[in-house]
Amino acid sequence: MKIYNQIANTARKHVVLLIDPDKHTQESLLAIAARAETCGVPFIFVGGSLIQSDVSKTVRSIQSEYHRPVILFPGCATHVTPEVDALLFLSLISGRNAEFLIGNQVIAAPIVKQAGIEVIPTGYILVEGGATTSVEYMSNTRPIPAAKTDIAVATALAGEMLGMKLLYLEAGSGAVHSVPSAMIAAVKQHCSVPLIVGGGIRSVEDLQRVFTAGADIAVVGTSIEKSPALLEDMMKVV
Ligand code: 1GP
Repeated sequence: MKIYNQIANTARKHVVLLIDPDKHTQESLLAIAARAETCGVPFIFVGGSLIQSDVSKTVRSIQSEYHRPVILFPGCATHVTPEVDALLFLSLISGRNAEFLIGNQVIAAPIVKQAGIEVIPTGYILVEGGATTSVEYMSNTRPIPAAKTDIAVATALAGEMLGMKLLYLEAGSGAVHSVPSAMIAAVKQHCSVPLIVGGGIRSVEDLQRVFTAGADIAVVGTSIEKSPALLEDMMKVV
């Protein structure tokens, strides 16, 4: 639980960079990894709902420039690769698609065991973010409506009671609206495991809002792909 213990150090807020292998050239990948190293990003997540690139090669390229934990954030079982330092073992608990609740996990488990990757059980909760996102479409699940805080809290509680060590409130990559403050605050109030929030965080103000609401970890991807220099400004928030 080495990496988990670092993540769970909620004495401070963490900004995590999400790298989608399909969104980079080799050159931009090395540049963003070097930037993350320089400005002290504590973790990089690698993942996406649909990945057509070589995940293993992407992880190795990142690790050539970035020397903190690289954590896999898989869209499905085929994304698992042994080079990562840890794996978010996601179950899409807001959905009712058995393949993303347990099916992919059954396929991945023997491979993960064999590779000896640190596993972090994570309750993944998709929240409506103003547009149909790739994760919604690819997982064939419905997100929780943004105003239904009570459903999000009940879902998060169920995840925690099932033993999940992290909860991830996800508006989806490129969401129009990130997760509402009221929902973040309510989940934080009712649950005790570290809370990750991601999707549609595109400014320093958005980042401050999710941290103020109660997120322990904020994940940023699309905004940094578009404006890499924003990463320095976001790191100043923490
Ligand atoms: C998506 O939460 C992440 O899984 C990041 O979303 O790309 O919108 O920053 P963005």
